Amino acid sequence: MLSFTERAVNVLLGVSMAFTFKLESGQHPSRDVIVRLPVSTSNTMLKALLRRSVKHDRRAIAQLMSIAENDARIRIKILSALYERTGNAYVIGITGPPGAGKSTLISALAKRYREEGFSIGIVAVDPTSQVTGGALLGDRIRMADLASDPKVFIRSMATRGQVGGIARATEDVVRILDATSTDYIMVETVGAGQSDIDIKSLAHTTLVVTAPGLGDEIQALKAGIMEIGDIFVVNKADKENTDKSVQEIYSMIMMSEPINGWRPHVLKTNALSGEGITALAQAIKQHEEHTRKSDQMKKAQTERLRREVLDAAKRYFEDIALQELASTEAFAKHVTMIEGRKEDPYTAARLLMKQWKKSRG
Ligand SMILES: Nc1nc2c(ncn2[C@@H]2O[C@H](COP(=O)(O)OP(=O)(O)O)[C@@H](O)[C@H]2O)c(=O)[nH]1
Ligand SMILES: [Mg+2]
Repeated sequence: MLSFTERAVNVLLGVSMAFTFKLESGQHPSRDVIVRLPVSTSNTMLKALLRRSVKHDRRAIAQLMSIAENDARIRIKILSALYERTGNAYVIGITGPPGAGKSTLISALAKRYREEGFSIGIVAVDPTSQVTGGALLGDRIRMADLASDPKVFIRSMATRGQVGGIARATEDVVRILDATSTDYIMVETVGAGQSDIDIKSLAHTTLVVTAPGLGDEIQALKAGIMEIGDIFVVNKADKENTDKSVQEIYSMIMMSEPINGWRPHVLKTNALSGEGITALAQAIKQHEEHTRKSDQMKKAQTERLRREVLDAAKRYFEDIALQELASTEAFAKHVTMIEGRKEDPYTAARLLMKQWKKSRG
């Protein structure tokens, strides 16, 4: 016999699966289909999606990401099934003020990596494009020729309403790409402090992109973004004052000590013409080699894993354990007692946790 929760979860699984299935066949999901879908089919379909996605089937990967975004429990199933395959992709964070040319630069880099035969994931996190809509469309058009390449996966995080917020959804998308044979993952975010993504902890190499004529670009860089760059890119090298910007950034870098033996590089590019892209790809390679051989990478990795486990445990509590607890009879009883002022919420919480611990052995 399945417990109520297990049955509920299976129904949920069925809902998501039926939904994706129906979307694929180009129809709207109908309730009848959802309810009649046998539980075993849903699990089989999830397995099939996982199987297809590890062969870098872009459609399957996109479906897995959507399911993970919308359903906490299946998200855990997906991430734990894929976990053993993660740890191979190299993640590049690209951050900087809007209009600096990040998306254009990513397209140029992606083309370069494709020429070398690497598979690419591009994740665009831009909370501003949800408001204007325009920026996203622009990115899409520029990325159009890449989008038809089966070895390039592009996902925009801008317009989705994710369970647990955009930062978590972005991390998940990166993990799923990592597990599905993606060599380089490029994550575009708007300048530090403007999105809630901690790009430094997500990426192995962080590029800070700026451009001359954006106004107070150096001032903008000073505010928190200076510390996170492994490589600084002054894009739009075709414009005036490029060398002045390079010089200013360079002198700021020379004033601070190298971090983990790495002194950031400063480069200029023209993302439209492709000038400087080879040098940029080389600088990224150098930083990759530096990071891979330094002790720091191993230490950082252990620290990252510790945080991942703690984070996963926290999310498990919040998304699943607490939800389960809230649906028990004992919980309802405590609420009734609190209503009658016969108990306080703090004692109830403590007793519930004690009971919950006991029930888990
Ligand atoms: N002149 C010039 N324009 C560029 C260059 N790179 C990007 N752009 C243009 O700058 C604008 C903003 O680029 P985009 O990649 O969307 O910037 P993002 O907001 O940082 O992602 C677009 O109109 C690009 O065509 C460059 O190297 N030179
Ligand atoms: Mg952009």
